[in-house]
Amino acid sequence: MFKAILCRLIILWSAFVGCDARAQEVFQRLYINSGEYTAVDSAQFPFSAFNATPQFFPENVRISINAGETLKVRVVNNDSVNHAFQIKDKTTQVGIAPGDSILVTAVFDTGDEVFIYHDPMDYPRLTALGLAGLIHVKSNSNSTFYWNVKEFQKEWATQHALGNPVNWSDYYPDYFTINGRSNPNINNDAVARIVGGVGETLRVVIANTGQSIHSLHFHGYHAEIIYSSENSQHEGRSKDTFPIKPMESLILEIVPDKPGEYPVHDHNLVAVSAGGIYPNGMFLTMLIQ
Ligand SMILES: [Cu+2]
Repeated sequence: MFKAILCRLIILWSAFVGCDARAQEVFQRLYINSGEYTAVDSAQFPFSAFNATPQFFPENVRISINAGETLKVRVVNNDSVNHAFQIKDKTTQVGIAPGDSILVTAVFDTGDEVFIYHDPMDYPRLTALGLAGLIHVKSNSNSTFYWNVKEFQKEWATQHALGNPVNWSDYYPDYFTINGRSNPNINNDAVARIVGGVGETLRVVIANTGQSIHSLHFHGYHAEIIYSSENSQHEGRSKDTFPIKPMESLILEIVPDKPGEYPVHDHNLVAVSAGGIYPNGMFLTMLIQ
């Protein structure tokens, strides 16, 4: 009896102060680190990334939160030059001096959305150098795979790192990656490689953090556009090829109707190469059992 009254009082109090026990804060620390990227053909060039630790790793942190949660990001500039941070379409640009840090807070009310966070300073120079990752706002517990797609022009990476301008109308990228990896290594990335069963609902969260359009072609299955950051009128369309513009994000849903192993690749064939070698670019396979 006493317990029942206590529970009723707590419920009344919660309603009165408007508190919601489900609202949670998610904390993420990001270090801006600079280093060298080693491509699939052993070519090396400068790369900068947002990592979870002060140690450089050529892949940006993937942030996943639930709709209704508040994200608090502490961004530490672990580099020797000025940087900035912004969640595109969500927060304003904030500068960060070397050795300094900032705290950014953002509330994500709507599920099934994807945001790109990046260094917008001197755009697109530092984003092109590698400083761009994704934030996925979840609404369900479906199996979800993540692709941060990005291409590079090897010779330009050095210019980006030095702060030198380039002429973007002469952009001819020669390395093409998903989560910082290319074929064949990309098939070993459990975060990227779509593996599932017939009839299972699979989600693919994609952000294009490069400066080229990529056109992702799924063999064997159609996918439905659940979310498009730039073209919401495309949501609900079911097809097999998905163009994605620079700094655009998508969520696709696939419900495989048959078992098999089928390729997924960038339909712009130069993007299935690395340093001119085919098929070492944006090319992986889907495995359905
Ligand atoms: Cu194809």
